[in-house]
Amino acid sequence: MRHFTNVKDLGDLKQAVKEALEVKANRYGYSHLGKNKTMMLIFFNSSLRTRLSTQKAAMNLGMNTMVLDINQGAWKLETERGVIMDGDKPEHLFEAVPVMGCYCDIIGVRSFATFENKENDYNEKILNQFIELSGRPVVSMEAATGHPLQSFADLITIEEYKKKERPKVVLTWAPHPRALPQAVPNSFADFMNETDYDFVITHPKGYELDPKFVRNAVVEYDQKKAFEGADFIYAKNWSAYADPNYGQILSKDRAWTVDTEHMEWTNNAYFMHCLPVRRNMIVSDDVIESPQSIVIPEAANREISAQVVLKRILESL
Ligand code: AN0
Ligand code: CP
Repeated sequence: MRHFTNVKDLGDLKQAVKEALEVKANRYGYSHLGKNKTMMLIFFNSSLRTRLSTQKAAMNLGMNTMVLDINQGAWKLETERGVIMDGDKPEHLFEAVPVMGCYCDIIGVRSFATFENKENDYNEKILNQFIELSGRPVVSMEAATGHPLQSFADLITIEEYKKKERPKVVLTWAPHPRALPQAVPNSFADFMNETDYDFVITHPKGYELDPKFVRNAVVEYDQKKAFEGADFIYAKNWSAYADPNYGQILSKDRAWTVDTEHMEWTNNAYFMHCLPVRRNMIVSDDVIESPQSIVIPEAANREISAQVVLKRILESL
């Protein structure tokens, strides 16, 4: 593997899950691979899990790690060409990224959608500039339109918990006070569409995701109908994708908050969320604290998804 930005970079998903379970059972068995190799993690946005789990995965593989928060201590970066740089940004991405590449062997990047320009977001402008300019393998740690390390961890978790070959998995929109990217639901749909699960997406009208990610998934606007018979409920907020409302909040309807009554509609489903989660907006205290909540094992699998990806990149260096 050279770069990891998308489900397709994993190739056969059954094989990838198998490798993940092997790595999970023997996470220090590959520590020779990363000797004298350096992983650099660049954050344009906040993070708890991605920051820690990706470093842990790199350390399990024997790598050194360096973390840089662009907004805390680094120079603010200009990203557009042709700008007269007389404002508040002292450095251009065009120099900063090749410099970063000089000091490491693999670069992880977190750069969320800005909602300023849909085309730039959906063309993954920043992530692609890292790929073009760093000269290093690049790992998406959540970019503008996808969060594949998260979705890979989600898939591993579903495979560990599923009680039937073809579970019903429901991605449900839930309310949130701030406008959030579509990256997590996009990637989750992308991964689920590669499985043979019964996959359903439910959200209020106006929250349709990019058809490129939805593909043939069933979209059910009635949340109760969607939840019926579900084995896994995957909750997430996202802002509108469709024009002219791109990046906007259309609803904060707490009728969509996943509470005990919602879970009673399901087949005793497991509850999942990528975290961080706002309690009693996305999910009630009772549901997230219930035995059916698997948000912590899900987060634990972030170490494993990252380790499989870094292991494969190291193997191909
Ligand atoms: C981010 C998002 O929704 O994309 C990160 C999730 C992993 N969430 C927030 O900003 C709250
Ligand atoms: N799930 C996830 O990516 O969490 P962080 O934003 O804390 O990294």
